[in-house]
Amino acid sequence: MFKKVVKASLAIGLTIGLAACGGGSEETGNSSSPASVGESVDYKIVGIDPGAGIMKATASAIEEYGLEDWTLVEGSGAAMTAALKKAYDKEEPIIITGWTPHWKFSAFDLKYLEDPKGVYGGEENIHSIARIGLKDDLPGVHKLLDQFNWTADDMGNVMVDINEGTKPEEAAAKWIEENSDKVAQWTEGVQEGNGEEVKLAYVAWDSEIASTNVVAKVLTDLGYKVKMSQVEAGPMWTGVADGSVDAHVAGWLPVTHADYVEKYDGKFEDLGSNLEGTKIGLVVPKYMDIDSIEDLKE
Ligand code: PBE
Repeated sequence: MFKKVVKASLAIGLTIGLAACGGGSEETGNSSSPASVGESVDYKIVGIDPGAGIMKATASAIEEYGLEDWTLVEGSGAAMTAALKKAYDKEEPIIITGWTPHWKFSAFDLKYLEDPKGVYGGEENIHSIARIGLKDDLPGVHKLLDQFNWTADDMGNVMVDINEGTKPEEAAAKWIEENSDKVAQWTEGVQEGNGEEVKLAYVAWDSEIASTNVVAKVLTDLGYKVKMSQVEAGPMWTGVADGSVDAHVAGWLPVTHADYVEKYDGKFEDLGSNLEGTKIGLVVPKYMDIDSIEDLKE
């Protein structure tokens, strides 16, 4: 009898300890009685940087799907993919905030969880966003950004290369060399530069590391002096709105960056989409036995 009580309180202590320390996914994976999805991942969704639109969308998903026991963990794109790799290698459960295009879909077998409530919106496009006045000040840069347009596969190729260890600027240069026809369309009729400085802001999302490096390299080859600044999502939009930055090519619209667009309405020029057919949502390895965000409730 006494023994039983001790056992029970030990078990409770262990559960509480695991929930509190947060690093318990390794211990929970091999339980013989099938744990719920929530238990198996400590009720954690591995997020990225707090300024990302997908973080706000995930906070809404937690609310809309009644997942108040769950925590969205802040981090970065790099920390998220590191956690994914670690879990994947051991075939452990993990739930991440994910998006397409991204190299993780070619490196791992992953699936989006269905989103029957449509919290994450549908397909989107990535837009090039310029500061007001760029057209007058640097018409060549404005025109290049306006004509910059590629596909998810193009971006994917650069991303995969970078993930495999190629430096971003080298991966960009290589892609440009191999896709001179496409680049020729972007640069058609574009006035060359003479060392004028161009400031491009971007966030360290793998998709934007790829696109921004490619655009920067094309502009450099045209004779401009490009300064890339890596910032958070908020400052990226603020920089273009207050004119301290010339442009970014990372506007996920209409939904993911809707808040920023609303906040800076009239203070930037939307040059239209540079890539079509993006997606955001909750992503899990295919070996996980769930299909929908609704399955997280159980
Ligand atoms: N992302 C990648 C960004 C936009 C680009 C989906 C992580 C976001 O959520 O804001």
